[in-house]
Amino acid sequence: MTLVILHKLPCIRSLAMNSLAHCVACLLVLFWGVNVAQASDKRPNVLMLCIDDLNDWTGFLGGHPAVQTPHMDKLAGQGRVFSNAHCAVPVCSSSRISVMSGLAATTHGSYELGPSYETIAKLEEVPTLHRFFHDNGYHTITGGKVLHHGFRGRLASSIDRNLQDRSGGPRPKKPLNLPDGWSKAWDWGAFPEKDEDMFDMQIATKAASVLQEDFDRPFFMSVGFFRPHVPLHVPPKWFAMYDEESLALPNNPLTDLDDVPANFLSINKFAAAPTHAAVVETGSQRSMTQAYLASISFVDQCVGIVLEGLAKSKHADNTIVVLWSDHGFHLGEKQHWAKRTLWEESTRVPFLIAGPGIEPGTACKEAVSLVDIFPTLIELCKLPKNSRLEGISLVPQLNNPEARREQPAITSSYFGNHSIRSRDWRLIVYRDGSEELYDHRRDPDEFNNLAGQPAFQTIRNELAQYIPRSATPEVKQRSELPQQ
Ligand SMILES: [Ca+2]
Ligand SMILES: [Ca+2]
Repeated sequence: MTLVILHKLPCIRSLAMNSLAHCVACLLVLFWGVNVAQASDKRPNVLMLCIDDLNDWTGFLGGHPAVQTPHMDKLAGQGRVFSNAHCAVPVCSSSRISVMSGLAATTHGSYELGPSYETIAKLEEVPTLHRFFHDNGYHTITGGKVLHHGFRGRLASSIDRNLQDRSGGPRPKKPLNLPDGWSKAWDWGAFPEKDEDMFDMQIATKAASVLQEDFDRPFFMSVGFFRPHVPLHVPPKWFAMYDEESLALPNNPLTDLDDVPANFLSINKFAAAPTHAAVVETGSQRSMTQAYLASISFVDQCVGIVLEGLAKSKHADNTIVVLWSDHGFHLGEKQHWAKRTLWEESTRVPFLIAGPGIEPGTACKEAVSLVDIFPTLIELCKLPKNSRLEGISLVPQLNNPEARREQPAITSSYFGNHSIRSRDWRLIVYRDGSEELYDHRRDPDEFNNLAGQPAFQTIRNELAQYIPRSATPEVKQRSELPQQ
């Protein structure tokens, strides 16, 4: 139709033909330009896999003797595991805000669910990891739970492509096993029937499919899975992998809390988690432990689907894979369930990096933090330095797992409570001045609190140098506080 009109109107035709020639020329230049960009931009892609509430119960960390995580274990065997890695804050949204900003909680002020990244005054000028990669020429893709509240407001334009916002479902119409009086978030059981109905699986499948595409620039893809966050609903085949009656329960001596300051529970004020006593009294401990293990194996399958997608794509040899969980999870240790404590079960996370130039092999045992992800990726991808960042690049440890680090991993839970974790020690200092000190070489379960013993004063003082001297007051947004 267009050509007919042009034929009938010679002067317009002439003008149009000139414009057409100009457009063709432009397209050629553009095409040539893109090819040049493709040819010259050899920066690696990044695939970031974020897992929710996964503690050290993976095969490669050995946290539970029965756990089956073949896909994560395979990835661990291909890259560098950081076996002494810790979150900045042991709760979902704040931990993720630290990863995405590269800042400690004592800087941004988020210590609890509630305020989203874009509403926090201290982060107004701070680019997220996605923004930084986007503004440095990367194609940014995300799906599932990456930032707790999603990429909203001014963060939205940092994402070129959103695979799927919804995560965490589906949920049964009625709770399956929930004891009376518990938060609905804490249900568990075999549901739904099929993997493909799980939102996590849908995101994994979509991500694997997108990885088969061509991109005209390097990509930064983040994929966030919701399991093993409660409610612990996954299809029945994952429950069938674990025998409820015979599975090992955590070593949890009743006297363990006798040497612990009393205030750790008083800081844990918003948790919807049941008490350990309630879990035991309702006869739920084995069943809930089985559900957590089932959820881990399910999410491992999701990880496997994305990694299989990457392996068969043309991007396999030029993609850095980063896998991390936002914090750990208690299943009864120290009479506690879920997160928010400053103990090992709550702060320690699976964390590994694999990709071009990273020799597989020995795990790095130095204490590292999830705030180290941002500076590490910048260095690996040769992006400009970001002077705001508070983490330290892990490239020396990617090159040599024995390379030492001076800075311990600092975790904060609620305002004024901090844990300092070094290679061998953990010091916890609460807001009221009470302390715990553990020697991980002899006491990996943190049973024996050495704080206050003169023989350990020197190491206590060494660690205490790293306690934050000042801290941004907690950013509050109580009206938005969800149940869990
Ligand atoms: Ca979480
Ligand atoms: Ca103890």
